[in-house]
Amino acid sequence: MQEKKDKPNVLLVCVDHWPGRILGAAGHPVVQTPTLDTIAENGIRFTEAYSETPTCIPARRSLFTGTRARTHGDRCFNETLPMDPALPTLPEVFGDAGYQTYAVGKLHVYPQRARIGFDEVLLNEEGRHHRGLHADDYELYLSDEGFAGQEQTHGMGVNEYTVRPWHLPEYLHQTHWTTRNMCRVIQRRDPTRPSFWYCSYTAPHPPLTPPAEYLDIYRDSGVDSPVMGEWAGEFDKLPWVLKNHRYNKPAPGGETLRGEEVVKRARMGFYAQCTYIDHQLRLVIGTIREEGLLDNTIILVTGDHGDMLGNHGLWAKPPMFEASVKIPMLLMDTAEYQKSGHHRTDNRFCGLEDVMPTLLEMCGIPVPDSVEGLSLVGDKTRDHYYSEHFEDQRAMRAVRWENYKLIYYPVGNRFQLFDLAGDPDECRDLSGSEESKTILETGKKLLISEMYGSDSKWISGGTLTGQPDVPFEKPVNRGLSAQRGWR
Ligand SMILES: [Ca+2]
Repeated sequence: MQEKKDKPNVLLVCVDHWPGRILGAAGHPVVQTPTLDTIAENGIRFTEAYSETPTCIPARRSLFTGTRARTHGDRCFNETLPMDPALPTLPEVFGDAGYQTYAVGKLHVYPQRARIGFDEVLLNEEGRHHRGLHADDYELYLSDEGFAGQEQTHGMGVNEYTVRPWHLPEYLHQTHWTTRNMCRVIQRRDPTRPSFWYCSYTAPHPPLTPPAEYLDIYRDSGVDSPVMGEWAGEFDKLPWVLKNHRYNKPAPGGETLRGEEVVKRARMGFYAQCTYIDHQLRLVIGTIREEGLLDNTIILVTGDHGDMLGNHGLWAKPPMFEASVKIPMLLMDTAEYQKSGHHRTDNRFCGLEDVMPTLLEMCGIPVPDSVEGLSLVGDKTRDHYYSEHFEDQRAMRAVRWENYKLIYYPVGNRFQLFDLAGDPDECRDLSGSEESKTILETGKKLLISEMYGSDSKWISGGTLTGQPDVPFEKPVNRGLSAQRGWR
C-alpha cells in the first residue's frame, strides 16, 4: 500500500570523507560501488559538487541550514559552537511541514545530544567523550550486547590510516549498526505522515577497520596508486600550509605512511569501507521497497568532504584539491521523475548548501529566506564556487570557475593554479606561467570578491598580499591524533 502520495518521503544519506570521484559511476578504475552507481543511473550525478568548508562540522552546518560559512559562522571547525538558532534547520522545516524526522548515525553537533530539529536521533559520536558525552547510542548498544567499551579496541586511530579487519562480530560494526537502525526506523514509522530519514555513516572516515571480506575484495583486485604533482616532489618548496599538513596528517609525523605497501594497504582499507557502506545501503533501500514506499521516496546521497588518500603526499582533509573538496552528490527522484529526470549527469557547480533548498522544493515545502543555496532541480547556475577553511596560519581559500581552480595560501602569499580540463589531478601548477597570467588575475579577483572578516588583512591596495612566510617546524603529536583508549 502506498502512503501519503501527496508528499514524498526523503532518504538523505551522508557519508564521511568520501571523495566525489571514488565512485564506479564517476569512472573510478578500482572501487566497487554498485548500489551508488545504480542510484546515479536512476537519477542525476552532480559531477562538480563541492564542500565549501571541507571538514565535518562546518560542512554539516551548510548541509543542515542551507547556508554558507560566512552566514552559519564557522569556517574553522568550531566544535563547541551550537547551531545558530536564527537559521531554521532542514529537519526542523520538514517537521513543521508535517514530516516525521529521524536521524541515525553521525550528527557531529554541539551539545552532542542536540537534535537540531529531528524528532529523534540515534547517535554515533565516534568516541568524542572529550566534549562531555557519557555514551552514545552505538556504545550503549555494544554494552547491551556484552561488548562494553570495545568499540575502539581494534586499536586503529580515528585520524590515521593504519588498517586491520574489524575486531568484533560483523553485526557490531558501526556501518552495520547505522544500517540496521535506519531500517528499523523505516519499519516503525508513523504511517499517517511522510518521513524524512537521515542516514549518516561515520565511514569511510578512519578508523580503517572494514570486515575482513571487504579487504579481500581489494587484495584480489589491487588498488590504484596516488598521484604526485610536478609541484609536490620537493618538500622545501611547498607552501607552509601543505608542509604542515603533509607532516601532520596522518599522524604521527606523516612518517607512518612512507612506503608503497603501507600506502597501498591504506587505500585498500579505505575502498573496503566504501564498498561495505555501498552494500549495506542496499538493505536500507530494500527495506523502503518492501514497505511499499520506494516509488514515493526521494533519495539524495552526499558527503561532508573527501580525503586526499596519499595524492600529492597528503591525507585526509581540508586541502583544497579535488580529492578533498569534491564530494559525491547523487539525486534520485520519486518514480514519477517529474522534477529531475534520470540517466544523466549535471555539471553545474553545487555544494552542500544546495541540499536543503533542493529537497524542500522537491517536496513542495517553502524554502526559508535564510537559505543561500540553490535548488538543483531548477536551472539556476553559479559562475564560480568558493571554498575556505581556517583563519589562522593554516588558512586556505580556493575558487573554482570555468575549467580552473585557484588555491590561495595567505602564509607566504602562495598560489596554485590548475586547469582541470587538461589536468584533472592537479599535477601542473600554472600560477607561475606567463601564458596563464590573465587567468591567474581573474582567479585573484574572484577570491577577493568572496573574502570577508579577518581576511581583509591579506588584501592591500586591492590586491592579495597575504602574510609573511613562516619557517616550518615539526609539530608534536603526543595524543597520537586523538587516539581512543579502553572505555
Ligand atoms: Ca568529516
